[in-house]
Amino acid sequence: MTGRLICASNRTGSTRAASGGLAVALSAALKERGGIWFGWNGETVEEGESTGEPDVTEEGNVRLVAGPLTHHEFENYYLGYANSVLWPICHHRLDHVSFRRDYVDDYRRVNRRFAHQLGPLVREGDLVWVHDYHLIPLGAELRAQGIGARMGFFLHIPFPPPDILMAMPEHEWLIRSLFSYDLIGFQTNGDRMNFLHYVTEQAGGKVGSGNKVCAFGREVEVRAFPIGIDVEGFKQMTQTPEARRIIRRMRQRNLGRSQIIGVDRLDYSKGLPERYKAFQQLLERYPENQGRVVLMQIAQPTREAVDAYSDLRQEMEWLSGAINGQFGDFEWTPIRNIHRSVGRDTLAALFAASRVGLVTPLRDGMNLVAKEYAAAQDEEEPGVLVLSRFAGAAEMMDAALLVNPYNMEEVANAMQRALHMPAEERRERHQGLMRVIEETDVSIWAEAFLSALEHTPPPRQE
Ligand code: GDG
Repeated sequence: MTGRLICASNRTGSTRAASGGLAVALSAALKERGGIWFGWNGETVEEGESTGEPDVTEEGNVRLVAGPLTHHEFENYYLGYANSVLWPICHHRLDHVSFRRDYVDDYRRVNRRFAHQLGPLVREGDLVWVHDYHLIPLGAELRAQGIGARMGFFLHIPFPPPDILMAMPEHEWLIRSLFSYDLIGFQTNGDRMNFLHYVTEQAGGKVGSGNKVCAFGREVEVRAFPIGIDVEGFKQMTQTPEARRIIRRMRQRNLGRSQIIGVDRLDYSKGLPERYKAFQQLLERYPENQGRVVLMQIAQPTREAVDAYSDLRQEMEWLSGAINGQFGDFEWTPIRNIHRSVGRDTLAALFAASRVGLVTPLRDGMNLVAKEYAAAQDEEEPGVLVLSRFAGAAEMMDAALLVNPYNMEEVANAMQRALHMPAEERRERHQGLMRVIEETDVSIWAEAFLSALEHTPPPRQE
């Protein structure tokens, strides 16, 4: 094992109270190697106020280095370029893109500022691991400061086909900046292929042996590393006395009805209105489910300052109201629409108590909820996962009922099949899903990425 691990992600966490797959994985890798976790602390300061030097907190052998954004940076870098350009482009949603010169300028400026804060902390022999679309140019900015450490980048969201990417005025600059890294990781082979198509067809690049790709005068290794969850940790969450109590209470409250569960950030990529319409079709096409099935949808609001997100919330409320009005009665409310965050242990219990896990994004990098739902199931009496073909998770989790989320009739049929599936088939499918999620456990994912990064050739100075 070589030097320390330096992680950079848009938001930092704590190694002491890590919750959520990624934070847990990064904490474990950081504690094992010692290192730095760098990023935004989630706070904003007034214009004119200096963002100053980031705060430094020591947690054992890990140093957390995190500072605020100004309001302007929050608007243009975070809500603007990251979430109103890159997010919709990568999720194939050109209808939600808002190109503005000042967005990209500020995205670049914030990445440069981050590089100036992080660069002096990097030592020779360290491994630098940059996460996600907010920080694509961070590697190039660090190289510009003469940082010679090995650097890897992992994209958590999908990489779009060239035709969509090329709608961005600055696509070439963005992809060129990825070539400052030594290793680029994508969620799926499909994402990796989209990247290779762009590089070979649009940038005159060449694909060599051993996952190496040459373009823009540099060579980089490009591989798929499907992210996973902390399988054992999640399973254990369903076994605590509190979780068992929640599961019991929920079963009593549902009075023998089958529960279908959806858990998503309230985001247009997650296919939520389409999901409600598919549920409506389930009740129309298979009326025996009326009074017998409940859809519980937890949709935690995010990025509400972006119009597309607030519009979505209204649409969801309208749709659930209409469906509940159409079918509900004194004793039965078909859809429970919960627009707030719930605790992780409650979530695990909700998954365990639900007969069907409904994960139907229109496009998703991986989708960890699919893996969490499978991990929470009782192996003797498991529920059934209905999974969108357009989630990265579908590339390996083919033991789920795979559906086209745009085809509501197909999703309704899959729900019906899931609700009536014999126990033997449920167990067989569940075993298939468990094999995949164990093979891609988040600790395996982090180790695979870091080991590949350690084995890349030493970077040459630019
Ligand atoms: C991005 C990519 C990729 C959700 N609601 C609550 C809550 N959650 C947790 C889930 C899950 C996580 O948040 C969501 O992860 P996903 O993978 O489903 O989706 P994104 O947030 O879009 O994540 C995605 C991921 O990065 C990792 O690479 O898989 O494709 O888009 O863990 O359980 N957690 C709590 N309360 C909630 O209300 N506690």
